[in-house]
Amino acid sequence: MAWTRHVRYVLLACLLVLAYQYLTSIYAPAGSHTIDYLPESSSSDPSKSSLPSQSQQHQCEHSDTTYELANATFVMLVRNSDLEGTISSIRALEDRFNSRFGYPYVLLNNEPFTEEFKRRVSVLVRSKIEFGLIPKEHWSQPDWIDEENAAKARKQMIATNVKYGGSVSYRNMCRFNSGFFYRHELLQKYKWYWRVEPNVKFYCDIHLDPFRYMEENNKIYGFTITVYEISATIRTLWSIVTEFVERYPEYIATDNAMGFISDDHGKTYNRCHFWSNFEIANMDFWRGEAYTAFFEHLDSKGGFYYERWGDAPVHSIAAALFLKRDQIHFFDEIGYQHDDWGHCPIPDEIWEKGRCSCSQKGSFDYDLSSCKPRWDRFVNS
Ligand SMILES: Nc1nc2c(ncn2[C@@H]2O[C@H](COP(=O)(O)OP(=O)(O)OP(=O)(O)O)[C@@H](O)[C@H]2O)c(=O)[nH]1
Ligand SMILES: *[C@@H]1O[C@H](CO)[C@@H](O)[C@H](O)[C@H]1NC(C)=O
Ligand SMILES: [Mg+2]
Repeated sequence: MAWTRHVRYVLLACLLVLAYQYLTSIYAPAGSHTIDYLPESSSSDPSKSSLPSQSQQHQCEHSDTTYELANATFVMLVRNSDLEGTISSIRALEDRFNSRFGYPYVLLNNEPFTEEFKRRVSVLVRSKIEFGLIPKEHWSQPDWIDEENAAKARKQMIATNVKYGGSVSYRNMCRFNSGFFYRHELLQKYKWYWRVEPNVKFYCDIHLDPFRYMEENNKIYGFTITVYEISATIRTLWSIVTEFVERYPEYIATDNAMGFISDDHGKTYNRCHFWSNFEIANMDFWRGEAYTAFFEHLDSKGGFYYERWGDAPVHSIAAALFLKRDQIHFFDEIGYQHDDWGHCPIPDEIWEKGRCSCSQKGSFDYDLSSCKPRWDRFVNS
């Protein structure tokens, strides 16, 4: 009958569209037309209820294929005084990516958020936003730290102009991001996170869902910028890592990324790390046995306070040692700016597809302070 044939053609057309989207999402051929994974949301309806939180209707409205969001959230650690910068980051993220997806947000603070802060931020998005308070134990210098030694170290770093060298709160922040954020009660229900800081920029349309990409391609840790750490902040870190590796060889992955962070098979650290103000990663990795033992080992040495270990080298060294090299992913298509350094996709087809507003020439990738050349060499080795 003509009617059933018609239905069949509609279904076939739907399938072809889906297959095309799938293939373009994998191969992203240069110069191809971009079909977004999800339809643009109708801007005429700002009501939150129009966006289901778990699954969303796919483009083929008459098929029952729905878009499954990953088990994922944005995470922002911010102060009440970061309000304007927080709004600016969320607005950029929504415009370039999330208004089409609707992933939730978790905002964390070591002090209670003000009502004004919550009001100004909540109005921005249709997806769920939760505001959490960090427990004191996760945000303070432990009493077994010898304050006299810690103070001496801070003074020394002030004298030698080490960035944040005199700050205890910066150290609390680094320790929190290293070993505690993924234990916060509001994050327990999620597996994937995307770390976002105030005042960052997103330069390109992000067509592909990075969380789903990570999940479907067996990735654990994703980055956009990689740089050298300041030596003065990690004086003893590598010798303590070496001690850990000797004690727990079972945690070291075969085919790991040691070759990226060390130029002499682990004897010394070349100070390369993924810049952790941007991270898309699997929290179950931090929650797992290897990283838990690793963090405990580092924390017990007191280097977050006696030195000024950053969460970036701590995360990066763990990812490089406990993951297989191909579980670490470079997100070239995510144009991103934090403070003075930004990543802009250099390949023309990626830059055009993303309608990026950044200059490729200004990309930090091949700056002298960037570890990206080393990453390229490592990946191609
Ligand atoms: N709630 C709260 N958040 C903080 C505090 N200190 C830093 N943060 C947050 O921690 C993150 C990093 O702090 P920043 O001050 O941006 O440090 P930065 O200059 O990016 O650090 P580098 O990348 O090492 O140069 C940001 O998301 C800040 O909002 C604090 O005392 N309280
Ligand atoms: C999401 O991930 C967390 C952490 O792995 C897990 O506890 C939770 O059950 C997951 N939720 C769903 C709906 O799969
Ligand atoms: Mg910052």
